[in-house]
Amino acid sequence: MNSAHPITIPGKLVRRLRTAQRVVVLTGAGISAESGIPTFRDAMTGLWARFRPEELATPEAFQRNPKLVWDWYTWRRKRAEEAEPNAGHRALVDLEARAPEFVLVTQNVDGLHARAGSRRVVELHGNIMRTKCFDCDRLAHDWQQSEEVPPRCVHCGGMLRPDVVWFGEVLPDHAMEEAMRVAGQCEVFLSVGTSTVVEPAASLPFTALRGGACVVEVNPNATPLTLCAEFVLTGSAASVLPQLVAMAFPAAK
Ligand code: BV8
Ligand code: ZN
Repeated sequence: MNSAHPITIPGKLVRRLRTAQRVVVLTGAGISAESGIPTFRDAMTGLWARFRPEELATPEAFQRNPKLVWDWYTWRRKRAEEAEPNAGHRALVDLEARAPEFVLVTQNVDGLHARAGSRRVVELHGNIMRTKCFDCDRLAHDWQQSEEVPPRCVHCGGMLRPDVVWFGEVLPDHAMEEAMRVAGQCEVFLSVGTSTVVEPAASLPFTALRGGACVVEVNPNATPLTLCAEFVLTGSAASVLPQLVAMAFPAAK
């Protein structure tokens, strides 16, 4: 589906978004799909096809096979570097400019929201463009392209790893606290391109519901949120979000 196929956006939703003071958006891998970055479920191709994401994105997998995990992230980082933000990312930049209070909470580690121009971005699961030491946690800004894979920390000799949150690892506490707070206080909560499975991020739309927010899901497929959302816009982020923002804020075209 693309923007040539307009979807029906209820007038009630358009008015809610236009008049909302506090808007929160949660994004998942689906918003980056149209930038050519495979969603988390689809990322298991080629060399890694025989693994489930949960089997590779863990500290245990890294300790068991550091080269395999490092190479997977190197491949994904290159895909992210080569990718460009799409119309869905850009629509959220427009929305941030028009909503009085706006917070974008993302599960994605590809950095595309910041590259699109989004300013208030909460990265729940880190950022694949940053690299840190598995042992001392210090960030590594560059490393010798030594034959050793993964490269080593100049401070303590530990293995370098991507600065992302793996399964079984705690999220950056300030990030999750802020995400929970703003989700519970917002008037409109958009959940875009996420399978709504991985905790604790998946609880955010339900926190918004309990806070009385108008919860909207944007996804071509159904998720555990679909039956609870007030509005379900069935389609891709790159086609739905520009239409939604343009209808709510016509001047933002
Ligand atoms: C923690 C970074 C605890 C790394 C990621 C059993 C039950 C419940 C929970 C658990 C459990 N067992 C374990 C847990 C906890 C676990 C968890 O939730 N597991 C899942 C598998 C059940 N969670 C954790 O481990 C978290 N930590 O709980 O710590 C703790 C407490 C104290 C002390 C120690 C520990 C950490 C979770 C973070 C993991 N890291 N990413 C990396 O990227 O490599 S998760 C990763 O997968 C993503 O970041 C994202 O969050 C998640 C799911 O991916 P999605 O973004 O949703 O993408 P997905 O592919 O799944 O779906 C794409 C969606 O887009 C689909 O719906 C599709 O329809 C849609 N789509 C497709 N195209 C489009 C589109 N939408 C719009 N437009 C399109 N064009
Ligand atoms: Zn170190």
